[in-house]
Amino acid sequence: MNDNKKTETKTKTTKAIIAAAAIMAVVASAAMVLGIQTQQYALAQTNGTTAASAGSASNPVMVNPSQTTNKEFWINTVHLDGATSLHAAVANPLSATNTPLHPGEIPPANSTIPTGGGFRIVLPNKVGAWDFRSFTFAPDQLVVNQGDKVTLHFVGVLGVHHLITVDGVGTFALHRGEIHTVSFIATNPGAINFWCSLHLPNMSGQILVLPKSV
Ligand SMILES: [Cu+2]
Repeated sequence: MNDNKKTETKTKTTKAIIAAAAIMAVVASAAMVLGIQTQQYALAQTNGTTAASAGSASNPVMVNPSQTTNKEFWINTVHLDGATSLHAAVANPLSATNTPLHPGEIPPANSTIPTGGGFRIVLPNKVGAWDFRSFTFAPDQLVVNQGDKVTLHFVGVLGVHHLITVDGVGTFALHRGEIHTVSFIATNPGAINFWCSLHLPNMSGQILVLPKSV
């Protein structure tokens, strides 16, 4: 191959690489758009913007921040418990399938959990069982549009009682088996925090208010 041919081949190869890079860039930006649309579709999964108007991943429904609706959420009080025993499980000799798989587990010796009541470690009791508990709200992250009428139903599922504040709205006690409802207009864009003052810092959540488009 002479030098001219080499240069031509090199140029062709370079052009092919540039073309491939351009195609990849287009595919990448299309994927980004699709990703954003999917995210917006996810954001639209609140009451009032779904049902009949719901789209699919390939044909998502877009959020229209200028369109205000009623948004209603059910927020459960939850605690997650990691319970285990110091002692390894014991096989039941009467069962061929009951082979103990769970070994004994030592609780963390120097665990430093935040104060505030949201976490609790119960050291091993007389049968060697111990428990680590973490309080939370489910769900704890909500998205609404500016101007929406927001209704929050707090449902007392786990925990004897809670003392819940929705910033700018009010504070109330919630016992197990009760449902307490608050409603307000999300007038300003930004974040509205809510928390339980008996189970901090982890029993807290946030309502993100998206700004109206101009
Ligand atoms: Cu609480």
